[in-house]
Amino acid sequence: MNKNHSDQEGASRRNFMTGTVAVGAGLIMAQTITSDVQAATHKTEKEIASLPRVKQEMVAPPFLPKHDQVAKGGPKVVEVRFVIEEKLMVLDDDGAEIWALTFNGSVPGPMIVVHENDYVELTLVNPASSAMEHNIDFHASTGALGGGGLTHVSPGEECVLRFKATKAGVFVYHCAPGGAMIPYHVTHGMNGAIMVLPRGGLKDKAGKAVKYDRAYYIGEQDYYLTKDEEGEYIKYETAGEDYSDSMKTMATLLPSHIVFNGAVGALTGDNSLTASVGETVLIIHSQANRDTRPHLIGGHGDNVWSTGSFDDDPQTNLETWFIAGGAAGAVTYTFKQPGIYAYVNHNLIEAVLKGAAAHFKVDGKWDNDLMMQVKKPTAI
Ligand SMILES: [Cu+2]
Repeated sequence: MNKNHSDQEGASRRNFMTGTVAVGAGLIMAQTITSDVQAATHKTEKEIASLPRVKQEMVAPPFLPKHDQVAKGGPKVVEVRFVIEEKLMVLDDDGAEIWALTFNGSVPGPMIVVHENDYVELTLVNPASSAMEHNIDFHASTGALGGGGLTHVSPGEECVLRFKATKAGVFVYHCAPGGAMIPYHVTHGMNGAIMVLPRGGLKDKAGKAVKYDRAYYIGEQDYYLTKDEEGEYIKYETAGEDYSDSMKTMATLLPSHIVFNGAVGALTGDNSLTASVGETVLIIHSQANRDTRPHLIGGHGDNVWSTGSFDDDPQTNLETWFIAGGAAGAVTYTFKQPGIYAYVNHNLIEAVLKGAAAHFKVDGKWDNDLMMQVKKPTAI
């Protein structure tokens, strides 16, 4: 009963907001309605304790954990566990490597998937073997620096943070220990994303359900490696040893690498993303530090939530879309032709020379109606 009531309230809030935000008096009323909705979904500690609890098994990107596109039942407490891992990662075959700072060992960290008004209960573990203190700031959460103020864990400590996912959309999370350590940790890979689905699932701009057959998470990462006088990347023995070199290189704002999912080639060749003609693919793209502009070469963005907010209507049929640094965006595309598609950051220098490229391998039947080679290149 309660769940249906709050779902309806959520839907009417969205309609109401869409219709009235341009009018002054309407804006005041909209704010009142919003507070009413918050009051309607507000739960006491006792009520939260009685909610169903589910454990979400984390998987490494580009994959997403098992999830329902449309929520079954009312709000839940979704338990997730992140273990921090400081590890040496090879970025390219030219000697580029980094002591990456990671959540669960991957760059980006794992995608969390919940529904609006679910509670995320994160256990954050910093093993005794770590060199550094870490924490986590969830852009999807409200208060205490996104939880950053409540999650500082030194090596050998763990903590538990619970937050309510009140906003539907895709959002970045990242480590933010304070001061210069914030960009240092973020540019060493310590970031990821959460998807908060509307309880009724995604909708297109006409309000029709958007279902996806596959979903992939692409985390774009800028790295700032330092070279020695001979032009070779400097190697370090332990995590954190590159700190002073990193500070100087980061200050130039000139990344040595801009890659998808941690390293050059992480999503190309044998690691290509796959799909079939006729399948709708949801692609979530995050960039915790720097603006980017994804583009699917030979395809489009059918529905694009460029800002990441699922409460806003998606834009349609885009060639390239913008994702602001510190944000995630989502797009659906239904593949219509087989072949290899490059999915790139369409600053093509960043894609080709810095590494920001992935491949989709799509099987199926070619459609001559959409395109055909009428004449092969032949001598004139
Ligand atoms: Cu950190």
